[in-house]
Amino acid sequence: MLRNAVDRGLLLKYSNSLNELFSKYSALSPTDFEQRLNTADPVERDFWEQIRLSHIFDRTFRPLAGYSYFEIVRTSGLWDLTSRAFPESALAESAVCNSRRVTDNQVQQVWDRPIEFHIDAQFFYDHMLSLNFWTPLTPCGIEAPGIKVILLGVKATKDFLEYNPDGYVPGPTDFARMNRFRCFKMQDTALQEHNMLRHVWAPAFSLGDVLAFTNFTMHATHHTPSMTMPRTSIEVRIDLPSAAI
Ligand SMILES: O=C(O)CCC(=O)C(=O)O
Ligand SMILES: [Fe+2]
Repeated sequence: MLRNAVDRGLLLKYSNSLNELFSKYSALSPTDFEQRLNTADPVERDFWEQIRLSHIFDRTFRPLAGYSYFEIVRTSGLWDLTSRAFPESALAESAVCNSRRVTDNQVQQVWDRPIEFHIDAQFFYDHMLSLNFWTPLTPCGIEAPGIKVILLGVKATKDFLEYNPDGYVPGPTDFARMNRFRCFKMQDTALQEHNMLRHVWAPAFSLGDVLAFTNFTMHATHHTPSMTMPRTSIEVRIDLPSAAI
């Protein structure tokens, strides 16, 4: 956890830019939205599927807002800190760098719901280490949904999930790289059975706090029925292609 790492004025700037974009997209009528989702172009369809969930990627945000999510890590010194912490690797801006806003209430267009335990490597990439500098734009973890992580190292997590780079036979609901891990072991009952819940950490975030975790860290939205506020956050991922995993 990197407390008070990012300038609050910068975070406010992202909030304003994103709110503007979210209002633009949520102003589309459900029929217009459906029409866009029904396009034959897979890239276009993916774009709208992501927008529907409030995921605006840096490649979309940057040209529209005129600045990038990566300023979060560059202006705060977190990029340089990462560079010093991993001298064995060059650093690269990940293509998977996106916004998200979460509510457990009545979900409308351009909102996401809480997500259960997963690792990002099961969706994006497992061939290199990537750090997620998870940056909420509102205080969260108490009245607004936060994030919870399982405090376990990369190797221990890969062992627990029985990582197999060649992949197991894919199950009916597997997509992306899910079949390289025993993803079912991240279900609540399995985590409990394996005595993993004692490692769960769900911190409260003040504005400016950032949580760094890897693409092999098990994490989920932290939400409880008493959380009445929504939360917007930005996932700034730095890839470390030569770091050991
Ligand atoms: O924001 C959330 O609740 C989940 C975030 C997440 O899964 C991620 O940043 O990779
Ligand atoms: Fe994730």
